[in-house]
Amino acid sequence: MERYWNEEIETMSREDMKKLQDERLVKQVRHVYDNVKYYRDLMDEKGVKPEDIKSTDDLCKLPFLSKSDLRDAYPYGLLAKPLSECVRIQSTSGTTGRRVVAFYTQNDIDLWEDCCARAITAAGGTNEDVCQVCYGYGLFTGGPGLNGGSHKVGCLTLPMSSGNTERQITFMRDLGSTILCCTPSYAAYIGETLHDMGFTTDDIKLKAGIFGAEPWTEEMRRSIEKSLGIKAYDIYGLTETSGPGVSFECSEQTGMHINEDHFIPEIINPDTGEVLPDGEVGELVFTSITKEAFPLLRYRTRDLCVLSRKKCSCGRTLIKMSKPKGRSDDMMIIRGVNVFPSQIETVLIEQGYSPNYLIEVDRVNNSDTLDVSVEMNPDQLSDKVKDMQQQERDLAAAIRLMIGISPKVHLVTPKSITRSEGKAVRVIDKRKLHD
Ligand code: DLL
Repeated sequence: MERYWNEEIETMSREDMKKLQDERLVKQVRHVYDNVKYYRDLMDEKGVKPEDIKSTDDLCKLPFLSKSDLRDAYPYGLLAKPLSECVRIQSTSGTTGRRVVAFYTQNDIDLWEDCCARAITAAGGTNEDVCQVCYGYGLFTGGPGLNGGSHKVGCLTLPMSSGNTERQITFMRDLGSTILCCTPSYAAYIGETLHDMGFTTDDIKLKAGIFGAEPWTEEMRRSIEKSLGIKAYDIYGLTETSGPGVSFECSEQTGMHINEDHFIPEIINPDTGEVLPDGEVGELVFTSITKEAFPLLRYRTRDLCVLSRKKCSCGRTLIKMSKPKGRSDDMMIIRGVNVFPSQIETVLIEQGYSPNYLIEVDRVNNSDTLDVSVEMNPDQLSDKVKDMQQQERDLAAAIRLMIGISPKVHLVTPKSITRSEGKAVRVIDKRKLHD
């Protein structure tokens, strides 16, 4: 039997949901206009006043916000509540210049954790469960979000954070964990380690996994389900809108239900900004209608996906989004970490290498790999193999320092990387994403 965390909301009629969204949107636009000068200026520039927004039908009149606005307004420019009412920040994994800092009031945290509780309940979680949370804790939203949701549901919560995989398995076995929360790539690694340690799925009690924060394929889902003996559920979210739990999968596993009482989704053409009908692929845009401290209106996620209002067998009436099919900007997500090609370029140039490079990302045995081929300048050539290997290691260490993960660096001879006559192709992402 399907369980809901908030049955009234999750199975609400479409008319009632629209009414709720209309009311909340009107209030939220007034709140933002009155308290966020940055957005007020954008609205004034567009000639839109709060009284022009009477319902969700008027959403398209509002200006968009994008990551560059967040950077311009960093750190406090989009804050809509006095600091005295804010109790927490969370931040993205991006490094200097790209970091997004989001603010929360206590109420924002409650609502966010509630969204995560819905996801855990949809995955079959109850207060009888032991929930092992191996998303990173700290600034990243994964650990704190699922931790809070797990508490709300009443699960016994294991705040493991990521890493130390053998210890993860020891706790999982000793305490009888039944739900696992982590990135899909880490889940795959945990599965592999379990078997390497000589155990099988008979040695653990896991029944479900709640995996997200990075794209993953249906093939990967099946392989994780098999290696851990579980049902694997997708979960989506982003720091800017709170964190995980913006949407979550139910037993049907055909897309993620969006918590529409908090986030109004739109799909737009990323080039023109035009709103697209349900069923078309485009960039996902969210308007948060309940957030107090950091309420972003029409925020462009850059995630490309499709919305569907097809009836779901789980009984939820919340709209569903497909797994994101990719991003419309250049951000790569490698092993769950957000990486921009420009960060790698910065290191190369700082270290005296040419700006001719190629980044190749792949997924081997369910784990992301990152190869960076870099052209040397003629004066960096050496005929000693040992010297070259040392240079490659040094450069890999410098890149790791910048982005937090280790690449394999290949120094190649001058002029060996193809020059481009149009837009340069700097990244080859070989990870195949299927529907
Ligand atoms: O990754 C929040 C999160 C934590 C989601 C734990 C799910 C579980 P950010 O670090 O700000 O926040 O990265 C947000 O990650 O715009 C997507 O591109 C990508 N992403 C998140 N969830 C999924 C998913 C967290 N289920 C960015 N599938 C988003 C594909 C995802 N991509």
